[in-house]
Amino acid sequence: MLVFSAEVSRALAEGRPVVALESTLITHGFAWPRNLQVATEIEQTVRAQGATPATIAVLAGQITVGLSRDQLEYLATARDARKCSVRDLGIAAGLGLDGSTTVAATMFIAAKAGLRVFATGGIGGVHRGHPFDVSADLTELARTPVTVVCAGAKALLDLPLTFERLETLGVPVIGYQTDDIPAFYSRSSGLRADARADSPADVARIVHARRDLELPGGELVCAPVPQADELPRDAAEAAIAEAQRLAEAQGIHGAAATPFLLDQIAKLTRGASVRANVALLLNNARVAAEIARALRDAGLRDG
Ligand code: PSU
Ligand code: MN
Repeated sequence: MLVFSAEVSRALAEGRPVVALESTLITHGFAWPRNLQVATEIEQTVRAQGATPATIAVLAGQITVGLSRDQLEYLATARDARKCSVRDLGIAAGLGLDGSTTVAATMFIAAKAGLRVFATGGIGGVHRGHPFDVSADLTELARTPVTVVCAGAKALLDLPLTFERLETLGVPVIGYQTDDIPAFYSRSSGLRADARADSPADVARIVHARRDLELPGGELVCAPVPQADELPRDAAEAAIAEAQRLAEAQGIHGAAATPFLLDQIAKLTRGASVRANVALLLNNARVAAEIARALRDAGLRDG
């Protein structure tokens, strides 16, 4: 059912730390050729921290864990790759389609593949002005035991409602070296995280306690964008509001909304949003690799 790259199979067989990576940022988050460059840099960052990257995607219906350079490039240039959330996985696999995986779909596959840590940019959540449009990322976090490292939820979302929903779903939100939940482009949303973890070992302790209790679902580890690349909160909010106004005016919604909005925000901030996005992705990849190592080390001590 799942196809593993040789590199990922070997790492799993040898009990080495592996970090799952999503692929929607390749097909819908960045434009060619930036998308391939960013995906490659994320993988290199994971490797530099002594872990193995496992980018997950659907290639001609095959759910693939760990992509080769050629496969990454294929996906980065594919014109009709479907953005697959959980509901789409069976459709893409059954009909032999190409697809990228969202946070929800990547978590589902990661858990099936035996991967415990996953790095992304921002999770989906509750949309501003459309509180019934709720990403399946939230329900997957509630049921699948994978630790997701992000910079908060996508800045375009309603952050207070998104984190209220996560509370209802029993998903702990851990600030990584911060007391606050980050706001993607900016270091703080003004919302408090449920706990602060200052080291990968702190995160590993929380994850182990949760697995011991057999609590369902995963953990959200939120690492703020590095200071040097942060967009000030006011500037980010102004660009988001203006982009949202343009989307409403042009009647753009649904799956097309995020790519449109990200593009507008990039124009309005003259590329600063893209720089912040890349910086936070690389930072999350590094933190996820460190957590994967800490979980492996703790596992070795237990066993
Ligand atoms: N964050 C971004 N851009 C994105 C996404 C997140 O800055 O494109 C993707 C992630 O893959 C996330 C998905 O899982 O959007 C959520 O989409 P939806 O709201 O359709 O569930
Ligand atoms: Mn959505």
